[in-house]
Amino acid sequence: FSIESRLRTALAQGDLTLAYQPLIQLQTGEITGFEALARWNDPDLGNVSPCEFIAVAEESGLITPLGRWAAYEAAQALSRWDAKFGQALPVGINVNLSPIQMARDDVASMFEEALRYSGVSGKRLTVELTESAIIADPDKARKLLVALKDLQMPIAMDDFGTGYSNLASLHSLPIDILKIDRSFVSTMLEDKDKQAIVRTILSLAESLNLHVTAEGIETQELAHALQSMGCGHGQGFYFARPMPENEAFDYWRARW
Ligand code: G
Ligand code: G
Ligand code: MN
Ligand code: NA
Repeated sequence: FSIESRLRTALAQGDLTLAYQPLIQLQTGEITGFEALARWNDPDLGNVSPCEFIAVAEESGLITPLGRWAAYEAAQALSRWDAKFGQALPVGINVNLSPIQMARDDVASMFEEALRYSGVSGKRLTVELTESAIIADPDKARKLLVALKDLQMPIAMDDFGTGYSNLASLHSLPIDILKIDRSFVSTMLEDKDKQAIVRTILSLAESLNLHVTAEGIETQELAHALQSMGCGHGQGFYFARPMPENEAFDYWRARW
């Protein structure tokens, strides 16, 4: 069987899961949310890398049901956490949106339905999209982002710095958060050029009133350096790896 047909079966049978990686406010150490990352453990193939199966999903059209599943699953996780805690948790979840799905589907309706189904506020579901999604079709991107803002959903630019950002579009589109790509962050202490790029992104974000999350923080030294440079939020193995839904809830509850 091809990976594609296995993925189709896995989706239909509910064999995909979301893992949740904490997003940390660097100044206080507070957990402000989690990024949801798709995981697939196949009985024969073992753990298939998301880079691989997301690419297969994009090529095969399975990205439509996969993206819908991820949106519903993340919204439902929030609702399950709220039920366990007895009230709404002061955290949100970030979901990744494929540029291929964005070009094809009515993604705003998909999120609206997921939010309605789960009864959670759009304020708690952040969409992460990459610069390539905007370059491909700027008019369509604008309409989608405006529709997501109508749902009160925050919007994050993922992998920021690696694409071809039009700085004017950063200013004119309703973007709330820049996620600095880990290729700049992880070696920033040894590589002055990368550190200069990180500083530039931080200063750009400050001027445009955007929040910033630094990705790929693997050491305490890096967390401290970013905090002292004025970076608001961070994510990375130093804080925690992506973890299953119940573990993520326990992780949050032990620290809030
Ligand atoms: O979890 P990991 O860092 O290995 O993820 C690898 C890549 O797969 C990342 O670029 C991430 O954005 C992408 N990815 C993970 N989960 C999802 C998902 O649910 N939807 C989409 N579109 N991409 C995802
Ligand atoms: O492209 P995106 O930003 O969605 O990718 C998220 C990916 O980054 C996930 O696969 C996640 O496992 C990975 N990741 C998260 N934190 C770290 C880190 O500190 N170091 C490394 N190498 N990868 C990380
Ligand atoms: Mn992401
Ligand atoms: Na990234």
